Amino acid sequence: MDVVEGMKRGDRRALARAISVAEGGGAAPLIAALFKETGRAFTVGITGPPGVGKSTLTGALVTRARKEGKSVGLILVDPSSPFSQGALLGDRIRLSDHFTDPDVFIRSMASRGHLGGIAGATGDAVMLMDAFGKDMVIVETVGVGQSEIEIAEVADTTVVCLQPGSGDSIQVLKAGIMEIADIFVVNKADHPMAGQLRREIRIMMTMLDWQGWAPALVMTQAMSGEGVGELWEALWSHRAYLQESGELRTKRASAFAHGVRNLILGRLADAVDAAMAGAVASGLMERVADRALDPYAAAEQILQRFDPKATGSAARLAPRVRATVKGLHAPSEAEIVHHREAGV
Ligand SMILES: Nc1nc2c(ncn2[C@@H]2O[C@H](COP(=O)(O)OP(=O)(O)OP(=O)(O)O)[C@@H](O)[C@H]2O)c(=O)[nH]1
Ligand SMILES: [Mg+2]
Repeated sequence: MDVVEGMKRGDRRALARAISVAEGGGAAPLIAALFKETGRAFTVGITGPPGVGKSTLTGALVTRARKEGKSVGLILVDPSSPFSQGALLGDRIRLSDHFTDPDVFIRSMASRGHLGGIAGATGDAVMLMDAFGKDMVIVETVGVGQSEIEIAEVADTTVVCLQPGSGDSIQVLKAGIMEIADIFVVNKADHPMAGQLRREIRIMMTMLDWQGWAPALVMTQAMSGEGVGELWEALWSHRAYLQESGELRTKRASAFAHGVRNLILGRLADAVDAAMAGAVASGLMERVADRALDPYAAAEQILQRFDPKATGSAARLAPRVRATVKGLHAPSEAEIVHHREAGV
C-alpha cells in the first residue's frame, strides 16, 4: 500500500492520509502493516475543562520537546461535531509557532461519530503517529463527560488541567477523574485563587489510597512558561515509573483489551444491523406490531439466525471500503486548514 510506503519514507502527507483513512473507518489494513513499528512513542493526554489553557500549555510542552530534540505528534480532539471553528481558531493561534516545524505534526479530529469515542479513531491516529516515528504524541481533549476518562485509554500519562476560581476541584470529584490523573496541573497560577485550588487538590489526594504512583501536582502559567519545566520533569518521572514498575505493559494491555472489545462491538453492531434489516424485510416487525409475536420472541428468532460475521448493507459500507481500497477520504474543511497550516 502506497500510504504505508510513504509513512515508512517519512512522508508527512502519507501520515495525514493514513489518519484520514482511519477516520473513515479504514484503519485495519494500515494498522496491520504498521503495528510492529508502534509502541515507542511516549503518549501524553492533556485534558481539562474548556479554556483552562490546555492548548497554551501544549504549545509550551511542544517547544520544550523540540528543545530536547524530540519530534512531536499532536492530536487536538474536538468533542463537538461539526468542528467548532472558534475553538479551532484558538488552538491554531496558540500552536502557531509549531505549524511550520516539520518535526511537529498537528492534527484535529472530531471525537463524535466513532465507536469508542476518543479511543477509536484517535487511538488509531496515535498508533499511526507512533509508527511514523514521533518521539512524543500529545492528545489534547476538552474534558466534557466521558472524554477525559477515555483519554486515559490512549495515553501513557494523563495530565488533568484545572483552573483556579472555577469550582474545578469539585468537578474532579464528581466526574471521578481523580483516578485517571497521573499529573494535576493548576494552570493560571497567576490567579489569586490558585493557592486555594492547590490546597483543595492536596486534600482530595489524601482521601484516596494510592498504590504505586501518587499524582504529581504542578502549578503552571502556560502563557509565560512558568512551571512548564516542572511539568516536563513530572511527565518523564511518570514515564520512568511506568517503565520501571512494569505498569506500562499492564496499562497498555488493559487499554488494548478495551480497544479490542470496542472493535468487536463495532463489528457486532454491523451484524446486528444486517440481521435487523433482514428481519424488517421479512415482515417480522409487522408481526410484532400485530401482537402476533412478542418483542422478546422476535429477538430470540433473530438471534437464532444471527451471523456475527455478517456486515451491514453494501451502501452503508461503501464509503469505508472505498477509503480502505483507495486510501482516499475526503478531508473536512478543518483538516484542510490544518494541513495547509502544517505545510502538508
Ligand atoms: N492568566 C492566565 N491566562 C492563561 C494562562 N494560560 C492560558 N491562559 C489564557 O486562557 C485562555 C484559554 O487558553 P487555551 O490554551 O486556548 O485553553 P484551552 O484549554 O486549550 O481551551 P479549549 O481548547 O477551548 O478548551 C487564553 O486566552 C489563554 O491566553 C495562564 O497561565 N494565566
Ligand atoms: Mg485548546
